[in-house]
Amino acid sequence: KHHKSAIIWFTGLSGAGKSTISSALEKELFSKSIHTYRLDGDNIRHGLNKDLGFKQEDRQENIRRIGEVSKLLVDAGLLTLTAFISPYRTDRDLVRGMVETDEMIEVYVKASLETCEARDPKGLYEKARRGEIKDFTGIDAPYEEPINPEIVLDTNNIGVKESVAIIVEYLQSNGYI
Ligand code: GGZ
Repeated sequence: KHHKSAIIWFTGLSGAGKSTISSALEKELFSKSIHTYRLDGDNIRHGLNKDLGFKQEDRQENIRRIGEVSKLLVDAGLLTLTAFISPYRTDRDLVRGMVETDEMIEVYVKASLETCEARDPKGLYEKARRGEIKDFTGIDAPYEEPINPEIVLDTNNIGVKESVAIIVEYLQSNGYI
């Protein structure tokens, strides 16, 4: 089915819901016969970017490479979903600059640190609090909120289904799908 290609760039704290929502969105788009590709820690940080850690310059290089790969996928005609914390505004803006204006849809998956820390599905916040993980986003490394994201999902108050519906509605009303 014909659609306009773009990067749907999820950003937010660990545990905010980026992976869950992007997976659910991918499923929903697949059911509409829309061709997507999703980049996340499993296929990027364990492969292409396995030489990178979590210092600021490593995160910067992580996001830069993800941006370049996303650009290729957009050129290939895919709706590309990326799920990375991407905590630095300048790094996200660098990606924005790699593609056409309407080819970057920034989705801020917004949950309070308290919420993310309470969820703590992998126990990483607890480890970070104990000092066993250094440079953990939200604890001893910064998260810079997007200033003008195309979409904000307040996942303290809305669930996965509603989040997906908001993105699908955005894609439809802006002529992507
Ligand atoms: C943040 C970390 C860290 C540190 C390991 N800080 O919840 P998760 O586990 O599954 O997702 C997090 C993931 C973040 O990688 P990204 O590539 O998205 O980060 S960035 O965009 O900032 O480059 C978390 C895990 O890796 N993790 N150490 N110190 N998250």
